[in-house]
Amino acid sequence: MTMQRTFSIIKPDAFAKGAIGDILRMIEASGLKIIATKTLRMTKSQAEGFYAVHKERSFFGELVTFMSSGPVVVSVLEGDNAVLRYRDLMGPTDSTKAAPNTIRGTHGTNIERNAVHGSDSPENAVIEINYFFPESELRALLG
Ligand code: FUP
Repeated sequence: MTMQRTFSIIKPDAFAKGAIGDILRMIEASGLKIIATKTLRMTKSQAEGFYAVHKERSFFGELVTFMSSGPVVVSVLEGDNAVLRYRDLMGPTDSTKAAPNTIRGTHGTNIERNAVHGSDSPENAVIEINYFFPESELRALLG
C-alpha cells in the first residue's frame, strides 16, 4: 500500500455546467476519499502562480483567464496510489481523446476546458495542496 494524497480542481467549465456533484460522485465511486473540499474563485495572480511551470507556453494567458473566470472546487483526495489513480480517472489532458468513462471524457470539452486538474506526482501534490489548503487549515479540519 502506498497511501497518498493528491490535489484536485473542478474547473470553472465543469462548475458552470452543473457537474460538480457528478464529478465528486465519480471520485468517491472510484474509492478515493475526499478528505477536504471547498469552493473558491482564483484571482488571476493565484492562477498564474499555480500554473507557473507553463508561463512560457503560448496557452498560458488563456489558461489563466479561464481558470479565474468563475468558481472552482478544490479538494484533497486520499487513497492507495491516489496520484496515479486520479490521473487515470481524469483521462488525458485533451478531453476529445478521453474515454467516455473518465471525468474528462464525460464532462470536458477540449484541451483547455477539460473539467478537472489532478497533481502529476506526489511531490507536486504536496505543493499544490499547500497552495490552497494552508497547513493550519488542514490541521483544524482533520485533527
Ligand atoms: P494536465 O496535467 O493533464 O492538467 O496537463 P498539463 O499540465 O500539460 O496542462 C495544464 C493545463 O494547461 C491543462 F489542463 C489545460 C492547459 N493546456 C492548454 O490549454 N493547452 C495545451 O495545449 C496544453 C495544456
